[in-house]
Amino acid sequence: MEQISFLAFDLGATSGRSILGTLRDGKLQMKELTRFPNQILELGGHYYWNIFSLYEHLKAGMIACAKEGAKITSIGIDTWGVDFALIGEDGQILGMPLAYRDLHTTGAPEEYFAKVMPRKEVYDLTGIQVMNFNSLYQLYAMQRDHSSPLKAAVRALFMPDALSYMLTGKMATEYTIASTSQILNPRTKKMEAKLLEKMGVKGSLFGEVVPTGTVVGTLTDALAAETGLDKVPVVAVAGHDTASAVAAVPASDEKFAYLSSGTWSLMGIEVKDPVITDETAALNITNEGGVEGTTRLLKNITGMWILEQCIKEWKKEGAEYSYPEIVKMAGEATPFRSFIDPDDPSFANPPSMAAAIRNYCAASGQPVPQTHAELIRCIFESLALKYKDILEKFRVLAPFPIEKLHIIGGGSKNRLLDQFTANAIGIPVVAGPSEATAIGNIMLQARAAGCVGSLQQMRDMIAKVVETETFTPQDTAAWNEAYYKIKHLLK
Ligand code: LFR
Repeated sequence: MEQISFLAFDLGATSGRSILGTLRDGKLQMKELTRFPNQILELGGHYYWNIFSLYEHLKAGMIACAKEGAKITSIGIDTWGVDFALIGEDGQILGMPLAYRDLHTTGAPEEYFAKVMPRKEVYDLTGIQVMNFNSLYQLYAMQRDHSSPLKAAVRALFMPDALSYMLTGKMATEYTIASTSQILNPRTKKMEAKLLEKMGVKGSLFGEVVPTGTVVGTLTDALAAETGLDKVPVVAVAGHDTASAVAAVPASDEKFAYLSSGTWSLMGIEVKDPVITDETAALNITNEGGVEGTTRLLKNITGMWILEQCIKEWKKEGAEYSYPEIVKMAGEATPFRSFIDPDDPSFANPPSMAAAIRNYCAASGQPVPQTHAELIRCIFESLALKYKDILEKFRVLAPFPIEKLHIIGGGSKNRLLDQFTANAIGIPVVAGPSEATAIGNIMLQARAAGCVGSLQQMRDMIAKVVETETFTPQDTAAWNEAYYKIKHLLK
C-alpha cells in the first residue's frame, strides 16, 4: 500500500490535539502536531466554549501539518457531545456556544416533560438517557429564557460540525454527534422535528443528517492559502469522540463491553439495533449512534472529572502531583475506607470537589477522607465499584456473554484503576489504546478514502498496531464484599 496521511483534530472538554496519522503497509503511525487547552469560559453567569479560539488552534494545527511536508488526504474533527453553535440567516455564528456544564438546564428535563412532552414519549422516540445537558433541554432552556441567538438562528451545528463549517463554509449534521442530542430518532436516523416544534423551536434547525464518512467540503480558499494545505477535503468522521473511540476498540468479536475512560467514563456494549424498552428506560440507558449503523448502548458515568477537579484545586493550593505520583499515593492509602457514588449530583460542578467528597462521606456515615491520598483512593475504588454496578446491568441486557472489558482512552493508562476494575468486575480488562479517539478519527478518514473496508477490518488492523495490556481479576472476594456493602449508595 502506498503511504497515505490524514489530519485528525480531537477535542475534549479540557484539551484538544492535532494528530497526523499515516498508513503505510497496513501500519498506522501517529504524530501529535499540536496540543492546546480548551476551557469553559465563564461570562455573565454563563459557561461557554470559545469556538473562535478553538478555530485559531485548528489553524495552528493545519499550519504545523503543512510544515511537516506531509501531503494529507483529508481532515476530520471529533469533539464531546451535545453542544452546538447557532447560525444566522447570513451564515454568521451567533455568539459562543453554551457549554454543557452551564446551569441553565438544571431541572429543564422535568419542565420539558411537564410542559412539552412526557418523559416516556421522549425516550420512546429517541432512546437517549435523560441528562440535563442533552441538546434538547439546552434548547428548551434557551427558548424559555428568550435567548436572542436562538431567536435569530436558522441553523444549529453540533461542535464538530460547526468547526468543519468554519473550515469549509459548508454545513452538515453528522449522524453520531446528532445522536447525542436526544432529538434524533435512532430507528429512522433522522431528527424528530416535533421534539423541537412542540416547544416553539424550528423543526429544521439541524437540517438533514448525513452518514459518517460524508465529505463536508474542502478548506476555504482563504484557509488553504493561509495554512499552506491546499483545498483539502474535510470529512465528517464519527464527530462524537465516544463513537470514534468505540470504533477503535481492538476487539476480535462482539462479546465485549467497553469503557471509554476520560473526563467521562462511557460504559456499554455495541449492538446491531437500538434497544428501547421499559427496562432501558428505567435504567436510563442510552442508544447512541455508532459506526456502520451499530448502536452504542451505553451509560454515562462521571469519570476522571472528579479527580481532574481535585487536581486543579490542589494545584491552586500549591500541591502539584504528576500522574505517577497520584497513582502511587492511591496505591499506598488504606483500602476500602470510604466510597462515593460518582454520579451523585453533588459532584456535577461543585465549588470544591474535595469538600463535596468529604461532605458526601460524612453524610453517608463513612470515615471522611482527610489526606489527598485518601481522597484519590476513594475516587478510584468508587469508580471501580460503579463500573461493576453498571456492567451487571449490561450483562442482563447483552444478547451475548460479556467476556471482557476493553478500557480505551486516556484513563486506560491508569494501571492501578485498570487492576481495581478487573478485581471489581471479575472478568479480564484489556487496557488500550489510550489514543482510541484519535485512532478512530484517522481510521474513519481512511475508510472514507477507501483504504479499509468494514468496521471489523478496521478493528483487526488496529489490533495489530496498538499495544494493550490485560489485567486479570485478583482479590475478587474482598471487592465483592465491598460492593455489597456500598451498593445502596449507588443510584
Ligand atoms: C465524552 C462525551 C460523552 C458525552 C459528554 C458530554 O467526551 O462526549 O460521550 O456524554 O462528553 O458531551
